[in-house]
Amino acid sequence: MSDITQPLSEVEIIKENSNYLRGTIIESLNNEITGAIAPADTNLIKFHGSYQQFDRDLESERKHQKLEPLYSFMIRVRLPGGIASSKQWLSIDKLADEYGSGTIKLTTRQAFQLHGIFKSKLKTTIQEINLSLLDTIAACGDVNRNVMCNPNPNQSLLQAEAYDFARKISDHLTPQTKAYHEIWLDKELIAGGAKDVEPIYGKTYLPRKFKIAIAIPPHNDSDIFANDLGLIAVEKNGKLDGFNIAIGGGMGMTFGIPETYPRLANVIGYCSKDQVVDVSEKIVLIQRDFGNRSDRKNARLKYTLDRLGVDKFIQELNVRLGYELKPTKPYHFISNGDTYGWVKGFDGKWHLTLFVEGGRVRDTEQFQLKTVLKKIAEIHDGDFRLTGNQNLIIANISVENKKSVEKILNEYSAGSDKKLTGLRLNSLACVALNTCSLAFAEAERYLPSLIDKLDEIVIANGIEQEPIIVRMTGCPNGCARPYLGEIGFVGKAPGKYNLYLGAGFTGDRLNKLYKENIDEKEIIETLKPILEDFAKNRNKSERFGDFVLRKNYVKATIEGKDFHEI
Ligand code: SRM
Ligand code: SF4
Repeated sequence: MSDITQPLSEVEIIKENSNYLRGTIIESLNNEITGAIAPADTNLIKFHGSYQQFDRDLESERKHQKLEPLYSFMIRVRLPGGIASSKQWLSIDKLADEYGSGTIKLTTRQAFQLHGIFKSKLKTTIQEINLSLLDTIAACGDVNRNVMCNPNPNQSLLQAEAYDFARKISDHLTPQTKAYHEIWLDKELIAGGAKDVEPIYGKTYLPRKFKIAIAIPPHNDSDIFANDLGLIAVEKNGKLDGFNIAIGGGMGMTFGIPETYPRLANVIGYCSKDQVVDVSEKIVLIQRDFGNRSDRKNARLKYTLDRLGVDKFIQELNVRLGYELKPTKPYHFISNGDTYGWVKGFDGKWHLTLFVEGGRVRDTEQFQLKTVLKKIAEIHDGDFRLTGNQNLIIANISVENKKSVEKILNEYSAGSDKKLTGLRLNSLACVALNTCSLAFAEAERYLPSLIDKLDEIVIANGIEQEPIIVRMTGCPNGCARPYLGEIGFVGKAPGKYNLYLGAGFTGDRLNKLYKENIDEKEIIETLKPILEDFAKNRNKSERFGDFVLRKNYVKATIEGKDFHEI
């Protein structure tokens, strides 16, 4: 059990006293004196899918004018497996314009985020999201989050079946409190003094966030090893048979605290598809009961697992299941990125994967992506699929509709990824500034211009087609999974980054610190000779991440606990 000799963290007390996540959110929303909500409610509102933020670009100007920060809210829409209908796309598009910042963020976990929603519009926005048959429950908070799944209907016949399981697991692990419906949807569901029950979570929920992803080999595009629970689909005779189970992945760490580290999940065995919801629940329950509730920096499943040991964890799991996991079945991954462009599906329908830089859907002078997607949604008879790499698949386009979609794309000169380098097409950047309060440095707003400069190097060396995984975050929390970048940048201070090298191309090996706290000039000076060396001296088909290990630029990271060893 979690260490009861240590005092509970403040967030544990807030959860305990919140009456199943109600707190004083209603009073906070009704308080017109401030654009913020009460401090305790800022913790609780996460479980409802929203974060209080403020415009960091305006911070000093507002302070100077003796004004409170310009508070607004981010809303994360839960979208298991990343699939939304055209109607739902249109509704998110409209909400972004009416109440948000006019942009849609496609996240690294296949969800939508809307930014910049003022408190007065928060409830209306959440209501409208629910009207479009989406919701925001448990998109954030100490619960199971959006369950990821390979979204590509063309990559495997198993996709539809695997997606069904993403939904089933997501439904099974959704909090049962009626607080969400009362606060946001004005529903009085607790009649006659009946009490809430949380059969899985209990009233203090989990010690920390919990993340689940499904991958369908050979594609690891949901980066399952970065999840608390990764499920690797296994097929038999063309049908889904079951899942290999991987536990204890996570990216977050804190600078200066070596006891925090990114860690990749361990594959511990196999279960049939009929068992997978049960297995997922029992793993969540072990984390609920054994996770650290005093130190939130040490509370994710990865630390619980390293504290208990993998064998003890499996023992506990088998006891709770009442049966044993079977031995792991063979699996093989070839990539963790997306494949772009048009492809005809198994059933004759068409799918188009578009690169969305930084996952930000917006109109710029050169490129009206938001308008294009809106126009496509107006006629599209298939669906939209968010990938775990912040990209978008316009999926299941009927043969009759393909020409109309192409016409819209051509009209706005979108859809052609030909000029983009392998570096850019494999880049991910977290939100960072100006909305993320934890950012030390830019990421989404900066990476495109850094890649412009790195592009000059790869083009000059004839490796512009080479897919190299580049990931940047504004702080070490790891939201764009930077420790799985063959080149990873992690913000340390404005304009300064730690540079990590050497992750595996399939998301199966963490990278290692190469240079600390460097600015753009030093980044270019550092990477130029390494990329040149790679262009000249790589072995046939050798990946950049493997090359830097072979040439001893960095040592391989074998497991999370070694991450900080240089
Ligand atoms: Fe994240 C916190 C954005 C995926 C690890 N993450 C945040 C917050 C909410 C900042 C905060 O707590 O105030 C960021 C909001 C920024 C903003 O303005 O929108 C934020 N995280 C994101 C997104 C939007 C990044 C993106 O550009 O796509 C991703 C939303 C995913 C989703 O739809 O649910 C996002 N975050 C991730 C991932 C990647 C993943 O899950 O595959 C990770 C690393 C994996 C992991 O969890 O270990 C990640 N986010 C964190 C952490 C560190 C957790 C830890 O264990 O240490 C934090 C900070 C925290 O929890 O204390 C964090
Ligand atoms: Fe914010 Fe850090 Fe996550 Fe980037 S990695 S979104 S800066 S918490």
